[in-house]
Amino acid sequence: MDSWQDIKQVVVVGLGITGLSVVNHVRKKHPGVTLRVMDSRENPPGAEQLPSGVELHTGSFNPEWLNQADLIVCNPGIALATPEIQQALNKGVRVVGDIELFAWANNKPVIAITGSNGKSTVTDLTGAMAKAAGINVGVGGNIGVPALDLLELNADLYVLELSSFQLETTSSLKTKVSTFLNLSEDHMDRYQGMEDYAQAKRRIFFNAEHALVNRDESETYPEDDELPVATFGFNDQDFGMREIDGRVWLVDNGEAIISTDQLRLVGKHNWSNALVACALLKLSGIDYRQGLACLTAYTGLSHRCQVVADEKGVKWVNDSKATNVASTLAALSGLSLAGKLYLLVGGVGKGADFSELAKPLSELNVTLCCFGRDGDEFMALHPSAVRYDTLNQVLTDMTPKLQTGDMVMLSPACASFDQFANFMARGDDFTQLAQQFSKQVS
Ligand code: UMA
Ligand code: ADP
Repeated sequence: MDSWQDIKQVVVVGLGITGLSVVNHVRKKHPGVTLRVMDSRENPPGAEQLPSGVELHTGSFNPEWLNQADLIVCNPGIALATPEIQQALNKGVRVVGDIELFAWANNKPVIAITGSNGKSTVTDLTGAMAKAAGINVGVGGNIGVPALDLLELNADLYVLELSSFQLETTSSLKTKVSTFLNLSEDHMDRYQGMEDYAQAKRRIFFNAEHALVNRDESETYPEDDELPVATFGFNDQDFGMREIDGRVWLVDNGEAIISTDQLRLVGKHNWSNALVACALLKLSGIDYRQGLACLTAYTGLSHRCQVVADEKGVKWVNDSKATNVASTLAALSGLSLAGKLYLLVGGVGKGADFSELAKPLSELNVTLCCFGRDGDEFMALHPSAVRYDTLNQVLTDMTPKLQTGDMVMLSPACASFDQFANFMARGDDFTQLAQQFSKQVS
């Protein structure tokens, strides 16, 4: 698609790894285009890597530059509702994101994945299985490698994790198959409500050949009813699950794929993630059976329900990636402990309603440790709740109380930006503290 024909002046809004990938892509593929970059932060990440000759404006958004642009490429972390962006849109300037530029440049098959939870696990696993099936695959997007950087790989298949933020500015992405895994409350500081959030995610189906949806969640279905739809879920239809002689099997239209006791991933939500990976490959015309050895070996990504210390019968679990209520609910579901759960929650609540956590907490032997900026919002959820400021304070206070059979789990249901650069830094901090404090358990 030659959407570049009349574009002479591009303004990149927001640097970070996305902004840098856009700059590098445009310079390489469209050397005649003038590039300007702006970032509202005084010292934006990536500024030191910006090629010389590219003008950079920091500390605010520059309306003059925006209004002069032929095309604005917006970082997913910046809302389109930002007044300066709205002003440019009203003047008729086109605004897209990095995934739209990827769509303009790419002619290879794409598998696209969105949803409130499980995106990264499904993306990584699908990529790993495709690789095991002998395919030259590029894996990226919201998972951390900007999509435009992947084009350098010249892969034969791209597996992209896409956030609702990225989809808001994407209209032309052609995919073999797109999936919307599930919908639960998140990012309510950015959207008008759940329908607004769901609509952004459903944009993933705009130019898909197939849709893969969660048959228990009608919000995950595409609006276009002409689009061929396959479904996944926990019962025995389509891509589903079946109990045979006391073992649960993943099934593909009645045919057994693998029994869940052969998976190293734990939790029912992860059975579903494994099933989705198989379904995505099949709908793209790839034989997932060639990747089954990889599926059984796969232990999951860091910061997702990961045991980071196990000393004297006490397990320390890092689930820092649980940045919303549904992911913490998934971590609690089916948890059975000989001892007590010390659950660490809090951070930036993003306007969420945490009351759904009260019921599973009432069924557990738990001490709720509330920390961070919005820790107060959890205090009424369980009578055991104790308020702390930092992770270090939580662990200093509770380590002397720990006994064999207990579990300490960071599954905070919140974003990390009040105290950490990102969820990974929070998980690393917890892991380091867990390794230190677990030695003190008597
Ligand atoms: N920001 C400003 N002013 C600016 C630019 C950014 O204040 O001018 C702030 C915003 O609050 C923004 C934040 O900085 O949210 C992050 O920007 P960044 O420079 O760190 O962004 P990138 O490094 O380009 O990372 C982005 C995605 N970040 C967001 O969508 C917020 C990364 O997803 C993604 O991995 C990366 O592109 C590559 O595609 C992260 C994320 O938190 C992991 N995503 C959200 C989520 O998963 O819930 C959607
Ligand atoms: P995302 O990229 O959508 O944030 P991840 O795979 O990184 O998804 O997992 C984020 C959190 O959600 C983790 O705490 C993980 O345990 C939980 N999770 C993973 N898959 C699912 C699922 N299918 N349903 C609900 N929660 C899930």
